[in-house]
Amino acid sequence: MGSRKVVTLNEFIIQSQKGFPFATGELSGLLLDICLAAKIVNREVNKAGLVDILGLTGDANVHGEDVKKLDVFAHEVFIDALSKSGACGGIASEESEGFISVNDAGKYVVCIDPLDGSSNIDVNVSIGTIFSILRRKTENGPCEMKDFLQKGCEQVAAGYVIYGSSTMLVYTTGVRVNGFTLDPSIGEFCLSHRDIKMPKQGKIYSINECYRSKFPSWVNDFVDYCKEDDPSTGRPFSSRYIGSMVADFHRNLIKGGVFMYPDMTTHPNGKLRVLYECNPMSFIIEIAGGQSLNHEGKRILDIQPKKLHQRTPVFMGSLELMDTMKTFTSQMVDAK
Ligand code: AHM
Ligand code: MG
Repeated sequence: MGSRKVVTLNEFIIQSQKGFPFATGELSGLLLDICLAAKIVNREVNKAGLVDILGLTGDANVHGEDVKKLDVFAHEVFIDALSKSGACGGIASEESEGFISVNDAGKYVVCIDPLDGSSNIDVNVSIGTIFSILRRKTENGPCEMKDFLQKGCEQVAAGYVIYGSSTMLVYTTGVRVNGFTLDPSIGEFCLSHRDIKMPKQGKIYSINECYRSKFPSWVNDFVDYCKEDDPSTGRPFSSRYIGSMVADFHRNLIKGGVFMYPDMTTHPNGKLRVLYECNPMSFIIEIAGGQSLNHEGKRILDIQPKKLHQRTPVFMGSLELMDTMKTFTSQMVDAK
């Protein structure tokens, strides 16, 4: 067998930086800090099932240490790593009401959902971390709100970590999407999915159908279309919904499909957050060749956020499947 060179995430980031002669290395450093924090969170996620043996969350464990809820733990790990990163000026986390200013000289700000998929944390189902990196608008001094309230199309990098049967980190700096799988034996993320392209057609639809009575009727019509028998178009499609956005998104990115979290009569803005969930995933899916729109057919990446925790309905998926979906609503046609 010929020897195969394993490319670690660290090597890949440093190598990619060489393609930009004026790069200062700050963004690379920031990505590496996120990668380190992800490994620490991964270690704890893997031990989550032992909580009952070692102590319930909120209790002291056998060592007399407080056992933190995993999402709080993940938040603290990322804040700690990003605070120490000279490149990061401030952080907006889904776990914290306001933003946190950490380094007056930092060039970038990070929006992060430290542990997404809260309903799956305690039941050994895949969960994830989602991050978005923006160049800050203000120069020096503490960060201001305008540093964070930027359109998704301004992102300089975005990615996610999926803590699943394997742990993977997928990220883009706007040119290609690459995926790295954690090899636990050496503790390194290794390049496993180079230049990910989303299939143009997809045969998977992901939506929480229990909200059917609250969805707009066109959404239900499209879901019914996905279920119809029509061998010429490969229907019925498969319904897959884990309830962890990272896991649902990752599967659809690789296999092709559409993920929907629509507006509902009870929640006109849906559930998912623009800055922490929708923007980074939309950046990735567009670079991989897919589409991501809101309920009015506007690109998610063109939404001007007005507040940190703003939500938006979201529809993201394979190029041609999204085109088919758009034919079910006049709202999405020709929207700009
Ligand atoms: P969270 O931030 O509380 O974890 O909520 C986000 C999650 C997403 O990962 C997932 O797509 C969605 O909530 C599932 O919500 P629902 O249970 O309403 O379908
Ligand atoms: Mg979340």
